[in-house]
Amino acid sequence: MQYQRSSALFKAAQNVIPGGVNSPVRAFKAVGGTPIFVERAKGAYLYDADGNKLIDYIASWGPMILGHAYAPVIEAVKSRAELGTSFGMPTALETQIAELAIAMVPNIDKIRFVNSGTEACMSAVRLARGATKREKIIKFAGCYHGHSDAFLIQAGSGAVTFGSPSSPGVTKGTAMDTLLAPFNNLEAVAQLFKEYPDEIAAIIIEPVAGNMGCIPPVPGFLEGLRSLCDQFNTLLIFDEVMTGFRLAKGGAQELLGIKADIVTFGKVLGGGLPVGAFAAKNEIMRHLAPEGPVYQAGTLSGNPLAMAAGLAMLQALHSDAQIFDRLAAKTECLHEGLESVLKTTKIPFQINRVGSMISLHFTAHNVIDFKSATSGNNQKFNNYFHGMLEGGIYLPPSAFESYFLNDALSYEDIDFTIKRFKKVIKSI
Ligand code: KE4
Repeated sequence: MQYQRSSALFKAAQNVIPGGVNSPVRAFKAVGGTPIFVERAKGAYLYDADGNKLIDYIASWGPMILGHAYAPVIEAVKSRAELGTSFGMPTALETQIAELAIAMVPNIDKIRFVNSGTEACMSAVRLARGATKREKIIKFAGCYHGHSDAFLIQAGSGAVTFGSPSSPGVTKGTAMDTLLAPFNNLEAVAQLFKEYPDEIAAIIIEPVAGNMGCIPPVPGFLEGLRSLCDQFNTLLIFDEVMTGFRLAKGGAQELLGIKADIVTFGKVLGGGLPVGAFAAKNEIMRHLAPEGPVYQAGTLSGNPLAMAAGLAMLQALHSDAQIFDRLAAKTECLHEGLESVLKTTKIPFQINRVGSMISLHFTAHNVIDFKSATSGNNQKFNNYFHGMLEGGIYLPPSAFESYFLNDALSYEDIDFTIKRFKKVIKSI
C-alpha cells in the first residue's frame, strides 16, 4: 500500500487544524505512521485518498452499522435537504424519530436530541444532579463519556491513548465531584456510597465498555449497581452512545435485562450525522427545560437532516428482526477465526466480544478493567494494526477501542481478514 496522497493531505491539514485532525484518535499517534485520509466509502469498504480499498472494522466508531452510504439514509438526507437544512423551529420529524426511539428502547417515556454523545452525557449528568439535588457522580476508570470536564478524569478512548488520564484544563473543583471506581468492581462502588451516602446524584457507566477495547460487565456487576442506586436514591445512567441500537433494538438495557434511570445515545441514532440524545421516564425528564428548571439547549438540536438520517436508520433496524443476530454471528465468526490463528502461536491473547463489538488484546490476563486493559503489549498491537492495514484491513488505530462490525461485511470479507491475520501474526 502507498499513502503519498494521505501524507500530503495530512501535512496540509496540520497547518490549519491542531494535529491535522478534528478528533485526536484519528491521528494515529498511538500506532504511529500517517493517518489515512478517506475519500469515500460504500458498504463495508473505505476508499482512501491513494485509491486503496480497505475493509472497515470501525464503521465511523459505530454509526455505520448497516454499512457506509446506506441507500435509505442517503435518500432521506438528499430529499430532506431540498426542504431546507435548519430552522431553529420544531418539525414533525423530531416527533417521529422520538416516537420510534421510545418504541424501541425500554424504560423511557421522553427523549431530548442533541448534537453529540458528549452533549448527551453532559446533559444527562446535569439532569441527574438537578433531579436529585446532589452534586457527586461516580464514573469508571477507562470509561469514556465524551470530553466534557466532568468525564475527563481517567477517561478511556483517546485520553488513555494519549496517556493523559486527566486532561489539563479540568479544574480541581470539577474533579472533586467526580468519584472514580474500577470497572467491574462492585466493592469499590459500595465503598464510595459508604463515604458519600447522600451526595451521589448518579452513576454513569458504559454498560458494555468500549473505550478500553470491548469489556463486558462481569455477572452481577450491573445488577449490583442497580441495587446500590435503589438503596441510596442515586440515578443509574447507562451511556449507550456505543451500545444503543447496536447490541439490540433496545440496546444494552434489552440485551442485559438491566433497567437504567437515564440512557444516553449517539452514533447509530444519527445514521452518520451529528446526533446525540438522552432519555428517561417522565418523572425525571419533567425536570428539563422548558418543562422544568434544568437548562439544556442547542441551535442545531433536532436538525432536520440529522433527524431524517436517524429516522431512516432506526426504521431499517426496527423492521429487520434478524439484523442483530446477523451482526453477532459475523462477529463470532471473526472471533473464532482470530482465535484459531492465535492458538497456533505462543502469543498470549484475550478476545472480548459482545454482539457486534469485539477487541483483541495481547495479554495473558483477562481484560476486565482499565488496569488489565493497559497490561497489553502495545508494540505487538501496533505491528498487528499496521500489518493488517498493509493487507487492506482498517482496524481501530488504538488498543483502547472496540471494533464495530457492520452488516455490509460479508463472510468472504471476514475470511479475507483471517487469511491476512495468519500472515501478519508471524511477524508481530
Ligand atoms: P461523541 O461526543 O464523540 O459523539 O460521543 C462521546 C462518547 C460518549 N460515550 C461513549 C461510550 C463513547 O464511546 C463516545 C465516543 N466514542 C469515541 C470512540 N471511542 C469517539 C471517537 C472519537 O473520539 O473520535
